[in-house]
Amino acid sequence: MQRSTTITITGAGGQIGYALLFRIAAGDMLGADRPVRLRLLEIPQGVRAAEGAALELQDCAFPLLESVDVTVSADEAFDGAEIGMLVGARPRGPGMERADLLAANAGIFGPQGAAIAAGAASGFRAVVVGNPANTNALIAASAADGVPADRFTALTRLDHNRAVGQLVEVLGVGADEIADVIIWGNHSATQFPDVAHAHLADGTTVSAALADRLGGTEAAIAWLDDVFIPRVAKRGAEIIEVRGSSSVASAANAAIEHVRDEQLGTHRGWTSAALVSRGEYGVPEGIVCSFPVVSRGDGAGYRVIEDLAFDARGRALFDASVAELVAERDAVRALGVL
Ligand code: NAX
Repeated sequence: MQRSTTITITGAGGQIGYALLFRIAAGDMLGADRPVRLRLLEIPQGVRAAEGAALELQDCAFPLLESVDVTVSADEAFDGAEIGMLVGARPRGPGMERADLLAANAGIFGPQGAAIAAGAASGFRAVVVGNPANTNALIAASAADGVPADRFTALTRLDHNRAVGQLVEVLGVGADEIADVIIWGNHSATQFPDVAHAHLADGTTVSAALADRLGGTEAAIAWLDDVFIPRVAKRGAEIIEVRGSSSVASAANAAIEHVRDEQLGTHRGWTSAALVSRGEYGVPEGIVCSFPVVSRGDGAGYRVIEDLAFDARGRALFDASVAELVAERDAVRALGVL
């Protein structure tokens, strides 16, 4: 057995929290030989739900679960934390403008960033799930004085997995046969799901496989533009329409895979995650943007794959999503938060 890891989950009494906790405690995230201590952070309205989940965790008698603590104090929750999964956020209410939404979330992610700076372990890393995830990560990173900004990432792995899922359906191959899909930009409807570098296990490019399946290059391009990109980018809304509730188990699964690959390493090719830009691909520094990333699993976290080529159409789509991220950052700045 390895030493135990302290994981703080915010919004743990919510839907995604409930889908996350049991899988983490069962060893799905960090492996079957790494015990975990869970810290569940909630607001007073959500604390009973988190306490109930803690009782159920006890009833599972997971061998890897060393402890579960429920708290409404961010300082307590992040004290000594090594991994943060920042799920709890303020949803957009009826008639709420973007500035109100960003202000409400700044009131959550700012203090959490400060609590991380005050007490988290030196190797701490966080993934932000709560929306608007990219900008919430930016707010937390800026508030975490003294913590390197690259410790904060935002989740676009769900978008990445959604893109792979669409290709699986059309190409009739297994998910593990598809590599090097990319989600560029914001976790929002402006994101750019890109298959230009994607390929199958036998080396065939996804573009060639699509042309083969769909009856030529033009048909493949039309499918990418008219079906694939909008469907992946708006999948969240489709799930709400069909299911009557937002994505939960798939979001929890993606968050687990994001942390697992960051901590233990990516294997075949790259994945997608939103990282604080250091100017890669001309993205303004400091913006939290989704890129193709790899991790060696050595504690250094994700690293952006650089120097991939775009065609003009792809570059325009990516630029539009980056422009949205810049506008979100500027709106937060205007509130005096950054
Ligand atoms: P729920 O409303 O079920 O749960 C959110 C929980 O967060 C609630 O229990 C609430 O009490 C708690 N909370 C609110 N403010 C808090 C604070 N300051 N500290 C601690 N806890 C707090 O939402 P759920 O379905 O679990 O979704 C959570 C977030 O994930 C939402 O913001 C949602 O938009 C976002 N998503 C992000 C995705 C992504 O890929 N990045 C996909 C799925 C999901 O839409």
